[in-house]
Amino acid sequence: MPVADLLQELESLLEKLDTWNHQYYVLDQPTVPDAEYDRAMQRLIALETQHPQWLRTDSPSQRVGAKPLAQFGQVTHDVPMLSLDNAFNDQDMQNFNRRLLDRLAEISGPLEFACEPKLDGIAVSLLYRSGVLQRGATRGDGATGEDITQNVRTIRSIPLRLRGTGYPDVLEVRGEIYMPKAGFEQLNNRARERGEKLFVNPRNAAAGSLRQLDPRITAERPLEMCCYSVGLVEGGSLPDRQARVLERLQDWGFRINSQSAVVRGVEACNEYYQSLSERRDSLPYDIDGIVFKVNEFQLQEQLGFVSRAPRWAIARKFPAQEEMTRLLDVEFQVGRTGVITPVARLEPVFVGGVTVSNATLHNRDEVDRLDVRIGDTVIVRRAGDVIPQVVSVVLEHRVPSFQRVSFPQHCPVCQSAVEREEGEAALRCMGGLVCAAQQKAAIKHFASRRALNVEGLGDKLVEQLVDEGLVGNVAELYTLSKAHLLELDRMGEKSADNLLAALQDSKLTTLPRFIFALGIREVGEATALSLARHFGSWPVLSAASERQLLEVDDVGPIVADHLRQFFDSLSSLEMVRLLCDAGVSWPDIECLPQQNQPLLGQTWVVTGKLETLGRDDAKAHLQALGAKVAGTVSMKTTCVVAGPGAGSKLAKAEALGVEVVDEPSFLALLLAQGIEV
Ligand code: 9MJ
Repeated sequence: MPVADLLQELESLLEKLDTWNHQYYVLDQPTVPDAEYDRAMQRLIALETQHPQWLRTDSPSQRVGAKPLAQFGQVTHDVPMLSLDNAFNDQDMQNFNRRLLDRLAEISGPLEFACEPKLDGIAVSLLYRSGVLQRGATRGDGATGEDITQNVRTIRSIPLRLRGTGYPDVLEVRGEIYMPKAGFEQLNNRARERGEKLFVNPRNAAAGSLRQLDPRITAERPLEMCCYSVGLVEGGSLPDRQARVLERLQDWGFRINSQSAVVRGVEACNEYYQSLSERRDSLPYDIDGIVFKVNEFQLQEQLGFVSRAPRWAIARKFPAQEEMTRLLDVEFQVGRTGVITPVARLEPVFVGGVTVSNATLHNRDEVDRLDVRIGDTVIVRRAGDVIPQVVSVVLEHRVPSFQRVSFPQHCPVCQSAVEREEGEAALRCMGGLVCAAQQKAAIKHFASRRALNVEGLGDKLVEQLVDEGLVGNVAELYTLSKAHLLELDRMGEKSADNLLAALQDSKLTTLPRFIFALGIREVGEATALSLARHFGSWPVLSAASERQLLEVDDVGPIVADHLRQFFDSLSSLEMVRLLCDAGVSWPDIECLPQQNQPLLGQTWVVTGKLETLGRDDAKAHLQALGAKVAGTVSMKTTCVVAGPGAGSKLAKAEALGVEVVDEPSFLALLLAQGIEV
């Protein structure tokens, strides 16, 4: 091929790869299969290898490959990188607004604010000359930072050269490098599998990844950058408002935050804060507040700075999701299947908007990993609805006399032996249904809303019934008499009548609910449904061989084994018989042909808060119907189930024209498939 044609091919590959990269990493909208991208990249590398004189530093083939550094160089910021003043409540916001209006005497109406989620990452500066990335630096102390050019080049959402036209000759773009929550989980899961040290949170993981002297390590970390301002600008001009600059940065190939908005007046700022704080947990990245900026640059200039922070901006912080407190003791809880969970008793601390005095320590491996001692100062995290966790120990506060956590040899409730099963992290009480803790948990599960739904039989009442010796297993619930119930503290005539009526009502159930209610290990709601649909009736199910059980879609060898153990256990079968004798019954369901998976081949995404179902169950139902459930929305997505608080995934679905259903419509769809929630 003539050289001119090869050069043209190279130019076209550069353009194509750049565009695909932008669509994938900045817009989250992949347009070509990975294989096609890989083919183009291989061809580009081949051409560049044959013609090294054509190799450009901004070629997409040149993201990784620089040699490890001995140390980072220093960078002086021509325009200092600012920090932000904080606000913690509406009153702080009112004061901020008042200060602005006092200084801008000529403004009479409400001010225009740019509202931006405050990403919890590492602030960086990117310097472009003639549209080509020259240098990346950390904020450092605001005046001097570290040169991390090699590392920022590996981050795919950072353009190596600007797209479009009209950018200034010199343009310094600023923003936050962060690790999305999903990438953080994956990174830590991998580290856990390899027995390596875990990162405490996505911010630490992002900071640690950027601090690598070897860019090949950074390249493997799931980092992203979102831009929110400019520093040095020469040889060109920018729009006159913050929000418009962000739009321009987006045109030039940067990722900006899709949740940003412009509002008028401080009340609207407070509404924006409220609305985003409700959606905070559904965002794919951590934010620790909202930044409000006076939108007009001319007004920003008039307002100026105090020390290192601009007068024209403020960061309204969310309540902290991590706090320090003291570990007072570790106690052990026994769950439904006997799993013994260490629970940290903490000095009460206000975190994530509530007072926390207990946190889970998960299991023995986790206690070993944290190497936590009684008396330690620990960092507790509570994000959204997630149960509070101890994430790390503050070793500087440790005193040698602090004792290690000792795990029990016997069940703390029934004194039965405790065992750790092969390949499992959990310790388990071997007492089975002799153990009062397991009895209580089994009865709570049986009576719960998604199982037999015994209304009014709450946790406290179950505990009372077991402690008083009135009930020891689920079948005995149906032998309770009014006289029995009236023996209990705070149980009146009416409550007793109501409970007996609720027990009576619970007897007529469905096969999937009954299977789920039995609390067989690893058999959740979706598996119970699959089993019921596959076998159609209890006698057929309970006689199924391991091989037949394995034919059910979401039943693997472990679940099949637990099911067979249950069906082979005389005491379990006796329990089922007693329940049936007590009048518990269900209609057999029509046995569905195995391949009946109406959503086979479809990809669904679940986002936002699902009030009735919860996201996990929604996913399980979708999988049982044959759908693949994905974490991100793309052109391949069939449908998105979006509850309140849905954020970027919903926005993206709308942008891509993907079908979106709300929870009521989704429940109707499940019902049409015979799934009653
Ligand atoms: C963050 N962290 O998301 C600023 N920031 O502006 C946003 N930080 C900032 N803006 C001026 N969105 C100084 C810092």
